[in-house]
Amino acid sequence: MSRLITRRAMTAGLVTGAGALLAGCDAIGRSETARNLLFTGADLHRGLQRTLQGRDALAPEYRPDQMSPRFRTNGATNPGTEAYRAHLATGFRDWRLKVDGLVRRPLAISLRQLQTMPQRAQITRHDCVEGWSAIGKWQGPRLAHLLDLAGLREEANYIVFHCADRHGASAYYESIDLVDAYHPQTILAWAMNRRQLPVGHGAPVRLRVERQLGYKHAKFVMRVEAVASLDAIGAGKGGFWEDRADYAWYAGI
Ligand SMILES: Nc1nc2c(c(=O)[nH]1)N[C@H]1C(S)=C(S)[C@@H](COP(=O)(O)O)O[C@H]1N2
Ligand SMILES: [Mo]
Repeated sequence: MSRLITRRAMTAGLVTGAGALLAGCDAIGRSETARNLLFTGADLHRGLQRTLQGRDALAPEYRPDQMSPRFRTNGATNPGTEAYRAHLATGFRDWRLKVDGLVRRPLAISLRQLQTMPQRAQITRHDCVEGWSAIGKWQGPRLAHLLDLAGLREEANYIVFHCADRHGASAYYESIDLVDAYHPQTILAWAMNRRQLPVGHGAPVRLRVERQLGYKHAKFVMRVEAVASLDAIGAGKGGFWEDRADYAWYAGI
């Protein structure tokens, strides 16, 4: 069975869940006032609307004139390792993005290849838990495209992003499930605001997973690994900050 069918089945599961929720709301739904409260009401109800829309719903996209004049950097701004410095010096000419783990055809993709495959561009808002947001434009291939090229195996449940920056003994990493991995706005961005991704923002590629908070957007991605379980990665909580500071693994907003 193909991964897409599996994913469709997952989506169907979500839809059924939302359907059940709607059925439960039938009595409320009959009252015009209650329906208005539910669907056009205050912020409190936006969460419910999201749930009803399902996790495939798109994050809001913005117009070019809404882009932030300044998009700050946060966390690591340069991995600073010898290997990274060497790649930077040669414009990432010999750098390859590894796609491996539970895939049929492990890949080693050049930056040029990433730039010439089918692309998606989106202007979105980045929200950091430290209390700042910025709107920027991101471009790159969809993660789904890379996973399909590699042939994700049935046993795969999560996608792990291994980054170049080290913090003491551990490297930054993040992970997402397959719903987010195949979400249309989930891309590996090599361009930001119409220019090649600057080092501070994660060159040569960084993850954009637009329904999630900032720390999920792994910068300096060197390797994309498909796994069945997150237990053996890092301290097992699915990400650098999840391991270290109890940040939520699912940071959907
Ligand atoms: N590899 C790596 N990715 C990372 C981080 C990091 O320190 N290292 N910081 C995260 C956090 S907390 C945020 S808010 C964003 C910041 O992205 P920016 O520097 O492009 O603004 O990157 C995320 N991805
Ligand atoms: Mo952040």
